Amino acid sequence: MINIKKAQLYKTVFKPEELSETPYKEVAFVGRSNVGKSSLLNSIVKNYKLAKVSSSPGKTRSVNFYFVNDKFFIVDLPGYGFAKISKTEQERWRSLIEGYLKNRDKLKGVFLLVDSKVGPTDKDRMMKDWLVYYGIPFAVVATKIDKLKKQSEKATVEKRIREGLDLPKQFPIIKFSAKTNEGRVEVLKQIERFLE
Ligand SMILES: Nc1nc2c(ncn2[C@@H]2O[C@H](COP(=O)(O)OP(=O)(O)OP(=O)(O)O)[C@@H](O)[C@H]2O)c(=O)[nH]1
Ligand SMILES: [Mg+2]
Repeated sequence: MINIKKAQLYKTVFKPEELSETPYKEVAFVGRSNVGKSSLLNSIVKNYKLAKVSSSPGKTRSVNFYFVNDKFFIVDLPGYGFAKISKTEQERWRSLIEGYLKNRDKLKGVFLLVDSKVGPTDKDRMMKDWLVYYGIPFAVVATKIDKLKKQSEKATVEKRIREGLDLPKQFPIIKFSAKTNEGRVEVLKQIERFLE
């Protein structure tokens, strides 16, 4: 399993036209605003508090490239579906996210994050359809799993997400918590698979 020994912010991009190709392979995190993308990033790189996390959605407004182990990039994207920003700003984010995901030869895999408590939304479904359409390999992560206290909720979360996103029966869903680090190893293993 990969061991993250080194990670640093490589570049921050606010405009789609500045999304030039990087020299190494990339994996990216996508999902609703506030779903826990930046927290997941911080969890897997452990000793580095890299990405800004906030209780208010819409924290990450740029595409942030983190250079890991001098070998590959982890890309933290702004979240979608955050209603409390202007239409213009939403449009800017959309073009930034799509501009990144489209025609990205170096992108080897995407983690689609879904909030365990909220469940999959229409926008998550759209994102999944989009990834399928563009042929981008992806994995699904159920975030904030620590918030599900009842065993029954925990037992059905995978099914709920699979059905909501119209995924095949055996499609793996990584249950993750940035609070307890549950699922951290599975995420690292998946990164390794994407980079193979
Ligand atoms: N309980 C719990 N809270 C979490 C977890 N992961 C993230 N959070 C909280 O959820 C909020 C949003 O987390 P972020 O990591 O900033 O979410 P994001 O997806 O990067 O959000 P944007 O940058 O707005 O797209 C913060 O208050 C985090 O502390 C988790 O695993 N468990
Ligand atoms: Mg963020």
